[in-house]
Amino acid sequence: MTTRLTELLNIKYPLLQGGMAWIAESTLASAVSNAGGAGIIAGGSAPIDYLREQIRRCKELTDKPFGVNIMLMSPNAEDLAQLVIEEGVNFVTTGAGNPGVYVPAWKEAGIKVIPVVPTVALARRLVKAGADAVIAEGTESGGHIGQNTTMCLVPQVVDAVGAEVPVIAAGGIADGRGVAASFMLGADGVQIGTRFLASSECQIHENYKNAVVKAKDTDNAVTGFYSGSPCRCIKSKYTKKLQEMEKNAAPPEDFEALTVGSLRKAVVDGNVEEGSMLCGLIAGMITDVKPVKDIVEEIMGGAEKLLGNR
Ligand code: TUI
Repeated sequence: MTTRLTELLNIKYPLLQGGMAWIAESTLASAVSNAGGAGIIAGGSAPIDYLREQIRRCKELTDKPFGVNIMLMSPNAEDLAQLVIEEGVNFVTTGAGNPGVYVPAWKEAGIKVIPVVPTVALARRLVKAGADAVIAEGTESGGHIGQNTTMCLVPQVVDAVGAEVPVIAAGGIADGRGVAASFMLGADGVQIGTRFLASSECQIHENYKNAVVKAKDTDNAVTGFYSGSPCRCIKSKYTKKLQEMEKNAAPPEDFEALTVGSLRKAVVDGNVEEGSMLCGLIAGMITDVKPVKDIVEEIMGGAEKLLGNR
């Protein structure tokens, strides 16, 4: 399946793995790259030495292209922006902000730049600034989200910048139907996160994986609407408490007490009551944990059939 994205990154399938903070590390990223997609190591707010080690480990585990996601709200973003240059990764994706200030240095270092854009305006601005592709991410995604949906945002971003750069659809895609639909909207590829949470190679705690597999269509919650940092998770005691506090306009220190370390509690400790289990809206469709290679082949094989490529 050749598209402008497979050509840009020199990969077999037009599929990026989501750069999920605290979750996407070298084992998962290398498995996705080895399966023919493009794996991504999440910078999140991890220490720089840890990320350097993860990048080097990923190079040992795959000879295929992989990327690093830089979460721009992280206090480490500037150091990580420099680290990817020093370590020479193939591409960066960015999230939770405008990466404009870093683009010239990345381009000069030969790193492909692929920002997440939740709006048409940011897509236009970043393509002018030199982005090589953009990820149009709908609000169906897990974690930190924008307002527009994949179905509405992707074709608008395609109309705005698709003549210049490949557009990658993200948010609510977990099988061949979602990939085929994304192509119908004009995308050149997809980014998939939630499906890979339930993969054998994903290093999250078993309890978190089981929660993804068990989740129904309605087991999803968005918190942080009022703080301006909306975040999509699996519904739990944690999200209920957070939503109650938002309704009652609790003081900032109460929010901090509840949220600081909550992602670690889910990912590392498997604490499904106090942890924040970031997860997309499509989780209801995911019913099993299996190896990344099987997931990628099932998704892309399904899409090829629907698109008449096979
Ligand atoms: O970044 C994500 N998803 C994430 S990051 C994350 S870790 C986190 N922890 C605490 C607070 C916030 C995040 C968990 N999930 N997805 C990509 C994404 N980027 N979604 C929305 C955006 C975005 C939002 C605004 C991108 C650009 C943007 O620009 C605003 C501007 O400056 O124009």
